[in-house]
Amino acid sequence: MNKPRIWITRKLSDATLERAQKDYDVVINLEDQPGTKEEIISASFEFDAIVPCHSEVFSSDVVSKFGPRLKIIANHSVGVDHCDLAALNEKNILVTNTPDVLSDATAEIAMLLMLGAARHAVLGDEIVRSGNWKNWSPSFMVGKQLTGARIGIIGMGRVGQAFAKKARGFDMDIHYFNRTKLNDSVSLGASYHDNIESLLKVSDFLSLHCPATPETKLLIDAKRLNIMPFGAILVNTARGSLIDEEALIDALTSGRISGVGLDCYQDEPGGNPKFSNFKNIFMLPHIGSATVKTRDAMGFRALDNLDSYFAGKTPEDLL
Ligand code: 8YV
Repeated sequence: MNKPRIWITRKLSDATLERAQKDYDVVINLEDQPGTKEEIISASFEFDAIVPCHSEVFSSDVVSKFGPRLKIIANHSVGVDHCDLAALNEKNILVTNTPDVLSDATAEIAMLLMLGAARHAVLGDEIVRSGNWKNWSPSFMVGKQLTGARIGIIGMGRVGQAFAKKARGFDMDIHYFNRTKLNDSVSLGASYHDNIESLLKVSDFLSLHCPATPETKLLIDAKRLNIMPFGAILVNTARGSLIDEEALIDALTSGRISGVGLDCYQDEPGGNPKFSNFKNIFMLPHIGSATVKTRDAMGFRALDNLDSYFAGKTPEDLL
């Protein structure tokens, strides 16, 4: 029997590509550029499955032009906001993601961003690196301490919980908003808020861990930023669409927000050029899950989903 034909849209980890090539008839985009609309449409005629990243967009206009061959999209990502699930469902194309395996790596990046924003990492690095560190003073670059501070978490799913665990290690006072209250055995003493406004009022630090959906678009807007404690720190490792970036710039200018850590932006790749004017924004280029261990685990999880599908079983991470 012929092996199923798979398109891997980006340069995934070596271990992932090796395994995929052993088990499938694989075409890999080793140029590693995001798949264009035209490439995605033509792949639907030539391949049984696609393994994309969040960089390939399966919008309804693209999916409506799909050919009959494509059966499954096994995403190499937990987020699926790049996939129009309703349009894909209408075409009977299955969609899977890679939950669990990236929670710790993403939570680690959130901790890095939170610490970096709280302790002036950008400015400090620049002063030393540029040779402009001429003086030291006890009132120099004084930041905010995590220990004992209140951290608000929006979205207490797998990544939110992994982040809470790490924040607990820093002795932070943990508060969260989630659509449903977690069991006490899972929330481990974190205080539940049944609405976002109540959470924001106590968030000296705030970290976003919810998916990008129509409901969460611009979740953090001017009104909500203004009810946070003065001088709060905001961290986003989820999706750029959650934050109104103009409102964030206003909040930084007024001092309402005193530091920001971002791994994602409204426009990616690239980010928001206006953010570069603020030394109190610590920025990374969407690398939350970028560790060797996690990239291998994500690739393997995507392939596990394909293996199940082609063995006639229901993939574990079927959406
Ligand atoms: C990855 C992510 O950068 O999983 C997600 O939703 O945003 C990140 O882990 C990316 O999607 C990898 O393909």
